[in-house]
Amino acid sequence: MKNFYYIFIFLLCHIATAQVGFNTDNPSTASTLHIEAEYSAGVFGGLKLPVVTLTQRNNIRVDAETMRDDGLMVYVHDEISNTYCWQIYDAKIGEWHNIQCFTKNCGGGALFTEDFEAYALDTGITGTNSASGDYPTTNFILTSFTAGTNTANHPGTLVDADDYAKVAGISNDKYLSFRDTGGPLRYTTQPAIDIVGYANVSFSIDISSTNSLEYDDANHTGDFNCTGGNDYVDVEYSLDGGLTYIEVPNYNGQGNANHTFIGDIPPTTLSVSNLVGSSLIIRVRVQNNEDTEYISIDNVSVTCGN
Ligand SMILES: [Ca+2]
Ligand SMILES: [Ca+2]
Ligand SMILES: [Ca+2]
Ligand SMILES: [Ca+2]
Repeated sequence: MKNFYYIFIFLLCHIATAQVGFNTDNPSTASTLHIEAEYSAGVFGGLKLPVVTLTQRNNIRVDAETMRDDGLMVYVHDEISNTYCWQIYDAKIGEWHNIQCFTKNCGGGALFTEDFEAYALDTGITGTNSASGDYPTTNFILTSFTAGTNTANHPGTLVDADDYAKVAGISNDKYLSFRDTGGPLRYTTQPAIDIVGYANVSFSIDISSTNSLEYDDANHTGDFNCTGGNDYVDVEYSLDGGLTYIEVPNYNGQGNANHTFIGDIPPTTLSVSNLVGSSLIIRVRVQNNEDTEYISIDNVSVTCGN
């Protein structure tokens, strides 16, 4: 142990006064530290910089009084802010500068599309027996809720035999239709859509209703307890793998403080942009209360801009 200590001190002194070469016995005379990539015969490696989040980078204790830390470098991998940059510290002004930032290629712009054309008509939940219809699908989940509670029934049951949440329409013009759900019924995209590293991520959904729907805010005591025949749509999305959801408020003035849309919904394309996070899950919660009331969604789309 003592011998090892002396050797260590000797090396430390030696290194303190000489060039250092890794994988080379002949460091460049121009360099203090010279690293060759070949570390074993025919086997090569690179230089790995410290990888930090923005919060961790901001916690690096750079010396603000001197130029000691000028030129310090890190690689920032930050999924919260969508930042993927090789950075260098400028001690003169006390700031980090980007040397190079990276974004993923969007590959034509679409990260996810759902136009419901690929399903057989009636795919979904029909009537009081959740086993009826053609369900489940691999690309979405339907969930009904027991009236007045947020207790989920997957894939869900409905109140009457003629109620549904299913793929309807005609060939080449299909959509997901909700009829007389009698309580909240939710469409959820699956699996979570990877949006890490893409710039300008947005999603959009076509939403509309037919016949006469109504809404009275006096009958709302919660999203899962909105009674009196109230008809509404809530659009929500998660950017953290489903841990938390953000509800789109009062879209274009067509909703209110509690719902994205209320009552009649003329054909509307809802869109939300500037999405940053680890992944995206979209949910649409629908409620209507008469056999004559239909709400439909179509063309669920997630795009990016680079
Ligand atoms: Ca369609
Ligand atoms: Ca109604
Ligand atoms: Ca709501
Ligand atoms: Ca009915």
